[in-house]
Amino acid sequence: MSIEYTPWPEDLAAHYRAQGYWQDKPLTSILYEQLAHNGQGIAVADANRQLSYQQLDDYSSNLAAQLASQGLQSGDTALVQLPNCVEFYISYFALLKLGVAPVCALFNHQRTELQSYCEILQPKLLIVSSAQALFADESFTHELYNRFACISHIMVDHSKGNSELKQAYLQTRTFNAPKLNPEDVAFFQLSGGSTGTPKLIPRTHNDYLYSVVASRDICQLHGDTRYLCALPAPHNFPLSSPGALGVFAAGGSVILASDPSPSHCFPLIERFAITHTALVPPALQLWLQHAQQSQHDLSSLALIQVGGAKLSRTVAEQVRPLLGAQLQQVFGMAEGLVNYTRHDDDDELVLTTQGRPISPDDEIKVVDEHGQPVAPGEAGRLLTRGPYTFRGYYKSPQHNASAFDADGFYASGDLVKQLSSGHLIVVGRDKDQINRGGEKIAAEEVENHLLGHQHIEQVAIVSMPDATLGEKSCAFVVAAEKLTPLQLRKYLRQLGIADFKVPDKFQFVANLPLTAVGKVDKKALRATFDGQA
Ligand code: AMP
Ligand code: DBH
Repeated sequence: MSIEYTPWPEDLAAHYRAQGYWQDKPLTSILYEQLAHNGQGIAVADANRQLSYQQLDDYSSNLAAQLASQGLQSGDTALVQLPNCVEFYISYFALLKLGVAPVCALFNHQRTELQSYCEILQPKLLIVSSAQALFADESFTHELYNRFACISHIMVDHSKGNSELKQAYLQTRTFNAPKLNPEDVAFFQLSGGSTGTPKLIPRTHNDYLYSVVASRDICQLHGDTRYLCALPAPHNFPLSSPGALGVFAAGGSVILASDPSPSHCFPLIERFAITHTALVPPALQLWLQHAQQSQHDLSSLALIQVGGAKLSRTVAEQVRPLLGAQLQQVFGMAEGLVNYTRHDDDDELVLTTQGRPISPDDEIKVVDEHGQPVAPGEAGRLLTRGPYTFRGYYKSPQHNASAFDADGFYASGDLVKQLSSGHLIVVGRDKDQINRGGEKIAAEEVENHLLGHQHIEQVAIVSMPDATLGEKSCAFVVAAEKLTPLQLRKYLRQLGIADFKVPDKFQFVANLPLTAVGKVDKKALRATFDGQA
């Protein structure tokens, strides 16, 4: 049975095939294609362990065979939550091989996020880690089994010592691989979101493989690429732009860091002679601050990709002098479209734009509030469709009705300008989201949690400028009783939401400003921070 998703119209699908974007191969071909000539090459390593391509293939097949014997089969779904560790890729490929589509939660997601994903996806299997406090004992696992009848198995990994997961992948088994349909959903990507409930993005083998292989080529990865994965492994950027999958497709090596701090990453750069990495702007700023007094040899670095949030020109200008590497700006989204500055772009483009699309068939419209194209070079709303941009969120017909235009273009919620070269400059946003240094917060989601508090009458969450993170979040609260920020932080933590979503600031007000049509005037609220940061 296949997992449902909104397909591309037939004429476009035929065009994407004719152009060679869709190769009708499964995403697992990335791994298989290395085995013949590069089986002994190092696919992935962390500070303590390394796996060759052959091992990554064997281990993922062992795990897939074990899961098959437990009744998992093509068309099922799974929820994975692991830190940056080799088991993440073993699990990811095992599930893909079986035709089981996982959603890979971020490691800092908490109870509420995981429950929402279970609610939407109804997974049969969870693969999680006891390094996450939620799974340090069995109480949350029991709660999940009780609440979700769909769950037949929860596999808990331990970062140290043995675990059921390690036993499963280390034990040699014969795996009878099912035939995968490349048109099927391979896995679900997470949306940064702008609505009350999290949204899942179905990604098919064909569309994702194209984005990975084309990204590998644009970024000129090769067999000697050593890529440091310091952002959360499941995120679209370090997974596919070109990310770990792009590195595997090139036969290079992925080295995992548990976080992007210089103290953690610089020794790894020296030890593994790292050539490529991907950072969000706040992490880059830390690297720049620490590079000069660092004792570590960073001279192997050839390319530093920066994306996830807007990079300022002043910071961009410091990359080559202080880190000795080429900068590449990356503007992407888990929904599809990814833009890169190119190796042969002049400095001005690299320093001031967020790149141009991967594909000649990425279609871009920049429109005004009535959906009419703006004059070339003017700012407007970004709409896009193409060979790897999705056509609908999973089981969200209502939201999909407004997230796409009549021609199937996805409205990303970004305000951009497009240069005649095709390069995009991100100038703002018209979605109800805060971009906290690359971590996206859907305002409505957190507002809904706060509205559940018995003493809160109204709430609006907006971004406020921040020198380090670009943006932080501020909740304007109308309360019936006196409340303190501490009480509300505690309240949200007890509900179990990811820490980065807890507002950085609470401002108690008598009422919220309204627009002419009676909606909360978030623009006016944001304007209270003008001139700050
Ligand atoms: P997500 O929905 O979590 O995949 O986040 C995608 C969003 O991140 C985009 O729609 C942009 O708003 C933002 N974004 C990603 N890369 C950049 C960038 N280089 N500059 C500015 N914004 C970015
Ligand atoms: O922020 C993002 O979601 C993002 C950034 C860079 C992304 O999805 C990507 C590259 O693929």
